[in-house]
Amino acid sequence: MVFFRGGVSLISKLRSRAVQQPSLRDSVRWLQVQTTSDLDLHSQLKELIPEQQERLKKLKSEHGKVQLGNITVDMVLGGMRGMTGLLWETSLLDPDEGIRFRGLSIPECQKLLPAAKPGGEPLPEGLLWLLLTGKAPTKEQVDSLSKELRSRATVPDHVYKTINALPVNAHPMTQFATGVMALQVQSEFQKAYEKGIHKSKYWEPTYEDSLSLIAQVPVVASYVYRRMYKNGQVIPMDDSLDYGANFAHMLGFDSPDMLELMRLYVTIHSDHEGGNVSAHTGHLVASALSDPYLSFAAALNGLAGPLHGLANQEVLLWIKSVVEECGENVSKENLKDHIWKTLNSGKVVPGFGHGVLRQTDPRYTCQREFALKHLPDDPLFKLVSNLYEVVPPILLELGKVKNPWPNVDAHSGVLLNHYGLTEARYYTVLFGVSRAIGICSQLIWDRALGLPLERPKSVTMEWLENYCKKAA
Ligand code: NMX
Ligand code: MLT
Repeated sequence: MVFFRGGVSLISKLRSRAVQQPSLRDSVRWLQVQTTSDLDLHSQLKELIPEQQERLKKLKSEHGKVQLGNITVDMVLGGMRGMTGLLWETSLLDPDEGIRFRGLSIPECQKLLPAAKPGGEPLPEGLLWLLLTGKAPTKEQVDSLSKELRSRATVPDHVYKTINALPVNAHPMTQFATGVMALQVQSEFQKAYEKGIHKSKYWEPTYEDSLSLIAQVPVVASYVYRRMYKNGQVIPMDDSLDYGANFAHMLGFDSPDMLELMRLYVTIHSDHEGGNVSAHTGHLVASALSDPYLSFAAALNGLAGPLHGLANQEVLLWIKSVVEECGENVSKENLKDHIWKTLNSGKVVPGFGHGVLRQTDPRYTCQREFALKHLPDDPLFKLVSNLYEVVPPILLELGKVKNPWPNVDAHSGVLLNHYGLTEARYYTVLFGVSRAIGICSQLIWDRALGLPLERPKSVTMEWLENYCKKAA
């Protein structure tokens, strides 16, 4: 029996489209929907792990020596761009098409993953299930996972006390990462390791920690928000709400559209294959068998950088500075002047460009579609739309920018701002909550597959010079 939102006809439609579009074929290979009514995610994983372990073993023994490309000096000096060097099962990024979560594009996730209401945005719990199992869950499975996450969400008091030790105006990402570090004292992995757990069982306490961490991050994140901006008046979790809606609720936003936005937001920011700074950092730290709390806290510190997750803060602050100077109805000519001013002062235009993508980020596109549906007349949305027209030609004119198109961060701020979440410095925390889902899902698989310590070779400039002389 197959359960999913669109009914059997949707699968047939996607399958027949896949015959014509090779890029969809891969996704349809992954278009596995749950054929079991088992509501227990842990037992589903337990069943899947041995076959994936065998798959990896076979890949290593049969193809271990196959070359994947050449490493150039440019790659070593250029932040390893274009160097394939990581295994990341939960998602894959195509430079032109964008992200696929276990083979499903964002529009496919919007069609296939269970929603809170007919035609609504996907529930992040559904994405978590998909990332972990490679299968789109049923609504019953998602509801069961929502319930499990709620049951794991209690945050010990010492976490709040640790955050309270920081100045109230400390950056929200500092407060959030500190809270995650404080959660670490409950790590089941650390306890099990200290007791001498066999390596074949590592994934089990990693799973426990990961699910608890995913459950707790919205509580810690909303505590930081309420502490900073709402006089510390904390809003408790509502047991009738799903993960994304509860997060919005605990932050203090209950309008149905904001709940939908949060479900979409948490779904699309979760995972972006393995090489981005936060995911790679989490994976690297976890490869030393650091537990999920330690690894995710490290990932958050990478996300807090302005070239990565902090760009969402930078975008809204930039937009607000333009509005302050020119008003909401700023002309395209004035916008151009502001962009050049930014570039000429040695800064980047936040929200544009990408290390891998070479087209508009589909996460930008789906947020734009959300805006067109729910807030088409919002003045800041209009400004963002104008930036979409004005920025790319200017970046192209610079002659060095590889991707002039907007990324995920170019759009998220104006949506949040529209529903009253106006504090831009907080935005990266929202990104962080979502990213726990992707990083922790892969981390469970890292331990299940027994992936080794990450330790690439580094060289000095002298080594490179000598090597190149010999090679010439
Ligand atoms: N504005 C101005 N210059 C840019 C931009 C931009 N938006 N994007 C790239 N460049 C410059 C870049 O700084 C580099 O200059 P230089 O050689 O003088 O150092 C040159 O163009 C070539 O860079 P690329 O190879 O195109 O980009 P790279 O892969 O190095 O960096 C980003 C990717 C995302 C760091 C870069 O595009 C950027 O700084 N964008 C703005 C910040 C941003 O939106 N970050 C968020 C990314 C998404 N996320 O959430 O993580
Ligand atoms: C991300 O979501 O991690 C960003 O788009 C950055 C990246 O993929 O490198």
